[in-house]
Formats: sequence, C-alpha cells, structure tokens
Amino acid sequence: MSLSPVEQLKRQAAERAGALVRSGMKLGLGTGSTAAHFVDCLGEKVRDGLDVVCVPTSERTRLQAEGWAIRLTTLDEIPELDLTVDGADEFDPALRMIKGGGGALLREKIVAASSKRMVVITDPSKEVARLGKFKLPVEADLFGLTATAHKIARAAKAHGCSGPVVLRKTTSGERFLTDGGNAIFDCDFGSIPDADALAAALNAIPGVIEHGLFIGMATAVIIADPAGIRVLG
Ligand code: ABF
Repeated sequence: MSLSPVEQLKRQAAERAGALVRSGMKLGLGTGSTAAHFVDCLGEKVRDGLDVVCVPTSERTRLQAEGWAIRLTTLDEIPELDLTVDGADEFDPALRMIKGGGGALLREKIVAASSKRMVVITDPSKEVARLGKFKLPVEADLFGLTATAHKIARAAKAHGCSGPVVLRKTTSGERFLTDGGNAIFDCDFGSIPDADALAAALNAIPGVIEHGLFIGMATAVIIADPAGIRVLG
C-alpha cells in the first residue's frame, strides 16, 4: 500500500521511535494516526520475535495491537512503564503539547505519567512557536456540563485566553463520549500566553476530569521533516 507524503513522514518518525525499543520493555501505546504507525512498526518487530508488553491508551489502539498479537497488559498489572510513544496535536519548543484531538487524552496522560520516558512522534505540521492554534480539548464529567463550560471559559479569561468552549459531537450529531464515558469540550482559545497557568487553573475546576495540555511530560519529540529526522529533547 502506498502512503501519502505526510503518512510517509509519520511512518519515518514511528520507525525512529521503534529503534528505541528493546526486548523486555514495558511500553505505552499512544492513539491517533501517527501512533498507529508506531503500533504497526512494533507489530512487525513482535512478529519477528521482539518480546514486549504494552498498555494501550484507547480501545482503538488496543484493537490494533491485538491484530498484531502484541502482548497487552494494564497499569494495574504493571504500574510503571519504560517508554510511551504517542502523537500530538501541537508542540512548542519547550516540548509542551496539546493532545486530545483524538479523544483519548485522559488515558494518554495517565499512561504517559506512568512511563519513565514519553517520546512524541510527529510530522512538522504540529510544530508551533506558541500553543493554541489547535483547539484545546478538555474532558469533563457529564454532570453539570454547562456549569463546567462556564468555569472553563472564566478560567481561560483569567489567563488571557478567550473563545468558544464547544461540546464535541460525533459526525452523526450525537454527544462524543470518550472511552471512559466522559464528554469533551473543544476550546477555541487561540494563542495561549501562559500554558502552565492555564493548565493549573483547569485542573482546579471540579467538573474537569483532564485537559489536553501536556506539560513537562514529553522527554523527546521526533519530527520527521522532508529534509530529515530532527529530535528535540
Ligand atoms: C493522539 O492522537 C492525540 O493526543 C492527538 O490528539 C492525536 C494526534 O493524532 P494524529 O497523529 O492522527 O495527528 O496522539
């Protein structure tokens, strides 16, 4: 199957991350089209004898990994992982990220926080000087969604951001639900002047389960550029 130019870049980033994997490792498997290339690379290695055990960050990734007969486990069985490889929606020069466009941000963050290393794989389109071009996903409990949306908007305003906080819908117009059964708000804040402060403010809202700002989590970003691979971190 021939890949489009951008898919080829994602595959190259995935292959570079695949080179970090050794038999015996405990891995976190990300979600999204870039992370899916990593699962495919890993699946090929497992077929050739690599012995790893993995925790998937979504049901989608779990199904893909099962298709490759990759050995899976949970964080209840193995609470600390060696390495997580995941994609991102956006990253800045300090390796801060926006994630969650794929709706898996809560499990992605739990898995990343349980890993000694988190390597993000990407094509160059995700690189920004300052976060906020991509709408910030915020996962929220179904109880009191409107009240939670107001609090999110207020917290954002206090930190120099404003813009619509919109409940995510499926393509058929129903409320989107995460694997954990929660809703997602997509927050169109534009450029975020202080991502650290906004992250802390969102964490303090009771109805917010998790937000898509990943700060201080990625240990490296592998960027597959048409001119070659770059590694930050
Ligand atoms: C995951 O998948 C998410 O955190 C992010 O939202 C998305 C990126 O998807 P893709 O690799 O398809 O652009 O990594």
